[in-house]
Amino acid sequence: MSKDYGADQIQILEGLEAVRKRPGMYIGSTSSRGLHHLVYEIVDNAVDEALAGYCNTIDVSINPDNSITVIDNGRGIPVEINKKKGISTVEVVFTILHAGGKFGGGGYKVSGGLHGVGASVVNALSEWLEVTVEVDGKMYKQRYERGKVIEPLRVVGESDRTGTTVSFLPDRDIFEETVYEYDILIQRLREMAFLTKGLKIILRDLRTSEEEENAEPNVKEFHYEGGIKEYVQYLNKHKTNLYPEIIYCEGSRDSVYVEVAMQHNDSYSESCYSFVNNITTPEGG
Ligand code: 28F
Repeated sequence: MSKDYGADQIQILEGLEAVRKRPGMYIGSTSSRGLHHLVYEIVDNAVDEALAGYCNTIDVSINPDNSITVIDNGRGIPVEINKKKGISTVEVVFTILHAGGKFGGGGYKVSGGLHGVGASVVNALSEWLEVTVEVDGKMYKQRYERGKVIEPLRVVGESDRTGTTVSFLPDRDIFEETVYEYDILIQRLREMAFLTKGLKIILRDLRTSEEEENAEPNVKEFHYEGGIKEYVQYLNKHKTNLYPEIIYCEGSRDSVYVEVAMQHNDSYSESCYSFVNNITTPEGG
């Protein structure tokens, strides 16, 4: 279907083309690390909805074709037409490269409520991506291929829940490796749950190898009301602690909120993990 591209559409195509030309600039690398980073970008947007107080459960599935589905029970990305752009807010989130900070490798990512910042990057690097928004009793859906809009957001049915679902298949033209590793996702999603106390994150691996035809799918649930206190408990599980309690303090100054949890054990090596807005700061920055 030929359509005359306005300046905005050209800007959109150039933006996502830039991501496909230099993916490493946006997700750090196109190796296994970059492949798994796609999941974290989408889950981060659902976590932002949880941090905003509107979502308490996030479902992540590795599908049999190695596509990923992430479901949250938040408010749903707004479906209204964005006056300035003339397209739905959903389409803005998935097709316009947001200025909200660099991604991955050595850059920084501004999170904490900046919904959808990484969504357009994931879209550009996926053979296909489908977003479903359930809100006001309706189910809306839009599909993209390698970042290009296939059709406008449209109502596809009714729904009695609210939330956002994103499914995507990483582009094998971009990623050397397109097979997801369950254990890598377990590690990071468990950490995200520790860092977002009260949020339930469920991870399912729906790929079954031939021999285990009707085996139960692998599923893991992460839900920690105790947040980073429970994280320290988990990290010290197989250690000998020097005292029973976990030292915990929290506080804020000049609207900067800080939480600390620690417990000494009898090993010689120290494990100190620091995060800012849920993002690991390896140098403790
Ligand atoms: C499976 C991945 O991406 N969840 C999201 C929301 C909710 C809102 C939102 C997202 C663009 C710039 C506003 C709804 N109602 N899950 C997700 N849930 N984005 S992404 O807004 C993004 C708009 O700012 C939302 C009211 N405010 C925000």
